[in-house]
Amino acid sequence: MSKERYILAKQKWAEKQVARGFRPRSEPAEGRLPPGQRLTDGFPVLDLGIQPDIPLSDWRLRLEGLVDHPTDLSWEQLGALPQVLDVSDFHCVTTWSKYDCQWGGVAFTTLYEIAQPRPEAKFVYFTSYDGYSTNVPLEHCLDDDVLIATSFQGAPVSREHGGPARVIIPKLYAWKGAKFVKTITFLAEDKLGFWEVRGYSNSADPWKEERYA
Ligand SMILES: Nc1nc2c(c(=O)[nH]1)N[C@H]1C(S)=C(S)[C@@H](COP(=O)(O)O)O[C@H]1N2
Ligand SMILES: [Mo]
Repeated sequence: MSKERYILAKQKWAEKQVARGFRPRSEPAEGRLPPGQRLTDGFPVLDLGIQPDIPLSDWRLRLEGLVDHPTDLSWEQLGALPQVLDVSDFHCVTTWSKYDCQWGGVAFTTLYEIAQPRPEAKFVYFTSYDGYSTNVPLEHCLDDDVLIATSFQGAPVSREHGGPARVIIPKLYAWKGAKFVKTITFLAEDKLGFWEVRGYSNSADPWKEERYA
């Protein structure tokens, strides 16, 4: 299926669920699996049909917007920053969840300290090398499990899963984590990302089943 048809199909699905009166389940989820999710052993790939091939020598991660220190990080510079490992569960809005994903990379808070966002900065807008974008309130990005991940289960993040570097925000549905991340922009006002303008929830909390807007 072409990229455009895939995107339209997902957008239509979100519209249809809302039209049918989709409501988050009212019973609290028990245990580890958020409501309406099922566990998978595999690791499905979700993208827009583009898996950009970025030579590491050309790769940059730009920190910009309402910051005192706009910064372009090269691959070497990112690798020289303090590295962390975090194990988390991964929840895709298309109802699959994957437990115990071990991600390694740089904590978002490390980039926050480098860029020095101004007090007015309240939102973060991520863009990617495939044209994707997504947005998250800054306070969620400052949780210690939010990473710019360059490794998965001890190996470099593969291209299909968003390498060389992807964002991981375990507490939100996975579409809030930009694969192939390119820029991190700090904003005073919220700005909706790719799926957020196509009917997906802006808040995206899997425990509250915030799937659609
Ligand atoms: N750049 C980019 N990031 C993206 C996407 C995308 O299409 N492009 N898809 C999102 C969605 S909907 C999900 S569920 C996860 C999927 O990550 P995976 O392909 O590693 O499973 O990446 C998210 N980040
Ligand atoms: Mo997704």
